[in-house]
Amino acid sequence: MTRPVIAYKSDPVRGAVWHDIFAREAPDLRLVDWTPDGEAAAAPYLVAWTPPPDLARAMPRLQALFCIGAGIDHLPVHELPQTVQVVRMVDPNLTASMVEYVVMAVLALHRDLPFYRTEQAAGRWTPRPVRPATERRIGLMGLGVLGQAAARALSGFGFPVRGWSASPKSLDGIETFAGDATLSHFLSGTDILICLLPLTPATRGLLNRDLFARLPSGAGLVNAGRGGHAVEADLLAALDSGQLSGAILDVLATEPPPADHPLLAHPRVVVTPHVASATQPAGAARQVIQGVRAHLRGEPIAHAIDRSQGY
Ligand code: NDP
Ligand code: OXD
Repeated sequence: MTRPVIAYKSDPVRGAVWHDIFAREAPDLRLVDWTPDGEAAAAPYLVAWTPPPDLARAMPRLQALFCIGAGIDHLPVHELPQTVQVVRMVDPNLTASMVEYVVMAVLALHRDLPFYRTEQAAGRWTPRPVRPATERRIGLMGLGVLGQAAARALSGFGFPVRGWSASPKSLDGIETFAGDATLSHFLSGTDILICLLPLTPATRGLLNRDLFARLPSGAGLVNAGRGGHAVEADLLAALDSGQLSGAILDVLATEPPPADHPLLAHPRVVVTPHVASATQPAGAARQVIQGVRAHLRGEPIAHAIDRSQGY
């Protein structure tokens, strides 16, 4: 019997791990490296971060596109026939790394690290009072896989944690808010705001002047979602006015940013180069194997996005 083919178009070094997992754990499936013709182009499944251009035409038999990352905003989803499922990555290692990043960023802001970095550079020794975690309110925008895991970890430090999502949630020890009508209330009780939203038409540019003004004065910001969530000119203005006391940004509108980007030079901003988290190849390969097998059995593929919502 011919084995269903999964085309792989990504990093060849990580690809070696994928081939190894498929060979050992999925002899019923065939993983082939992407080439624009032949077997890969005729495959019903594709694994990629950057799909081939003009995907619908390049892979006319495509049934499911497995994204190597958690966010799918960069994919040409709207160009694909409605029958093609788009599946995002949910991997315990990816979640764990994001939790580490968010905890690191929140603790850095909570313990005034951007301020001390500037003081150190100026040769100054300027102690500030230590504020207990119980008096620093953390707000997470996005209570999905990553937001919920981060919320639980932050709660463990004693921070009062609240979260905002599209649909209502009930989470032990976390105050939850749902929908646009609750956003102001959510923001007014947030001292450090974390963005872990997907980038969609509804969330693009949400971190803007109006939103910053609804936070308590001197709030901190962590953006580990997407650069497109923030209006960077508004972010700079909020930092310069003191409305925001500091920001830790893993994502920017343009990646990599130009060397003279004002956020890179800002004394109260720490920028990391989109490294908050990453998919690990072994876990990702196993998720794809499970997804393809489910599809072949006629069952739903776990973590397929809702194409009407865009995430
Ligand atoms: P999920 O899809 O599991 O969660 C998304 C959350 O955002 C859900 O709680 C959802 O609400 C909420 N949401 C979506 N739209 C809105 C809206 N308009 N208003 C309010 N809430 C909304 O995603 P993940 O947690 O897995 O990932 C989140 C994002 O993190 C990714 O899309 C990606 O952009 C980013 N990311 C960044 C990485 C990095 O290295 N910087 C690495 C991995 C991911 P509801 O629950 O009601 O659906
Ligand atoms: C992702 C990312 O979405 O790396 O997985 O940003």
